[in-house]
Amino acid sequence: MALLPIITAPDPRLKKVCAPVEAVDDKIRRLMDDMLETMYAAPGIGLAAPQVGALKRVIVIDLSDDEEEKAPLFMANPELVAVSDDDASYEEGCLSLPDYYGAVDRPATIRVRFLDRENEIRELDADGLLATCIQHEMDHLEGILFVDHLTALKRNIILRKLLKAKKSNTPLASYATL
Ligand code: K1U
Ligand code: ZN
Repeated sequence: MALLPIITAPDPRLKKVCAPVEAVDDKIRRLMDDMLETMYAAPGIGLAAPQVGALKRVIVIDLSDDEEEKAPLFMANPELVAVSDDDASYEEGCLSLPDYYGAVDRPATIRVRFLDRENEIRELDADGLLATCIQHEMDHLEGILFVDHLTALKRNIILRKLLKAKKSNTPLASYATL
């Protein structure tokens, strides 16, 4: 397995619509495993393929904490087959927008259909943080970042600060307060 560099915004690769995978073969499994290792190292609870420069519809998620056994989820071509009418709001973060957080409203419960690591079709019902995280990662596959759910003012403040940090190569933490 390999650690992959995580792309930070602004970057045109984070705004692309990703292509479906034909099947979960050894190449896609390798991508999934590398993404999982990269996500654990970050650390994060989810990662989408475009965040490591692979414009494919692949996501990995693990909500287990340090004391628990690891519980990775591997999803290719995820699609929402049901969403609740009621929304839940969660303070989201993103490894591609380091040190920034924002409250996003999304359907509170979902059913997602996907190909798993063995190329089997699965369906999963999710609520709480898992539902939020799946939807956040699926957004990445459409070129959507959580800041796209905020007001244009908040989004532009965050993106301008990230661009400034990138240009001057300044550590991000010193730009993180809005
Ligand atoms: O960039 C990403 O897509 C990963 C992101 C996922 C996410 C977090 C919160 C709400 C929705 C989606 C992260 O993992 S940010 C880091 C984070 O949340 C975290 C890191 C360490 C421990 C616990 C959480
Ligand atoms: Zn993200």
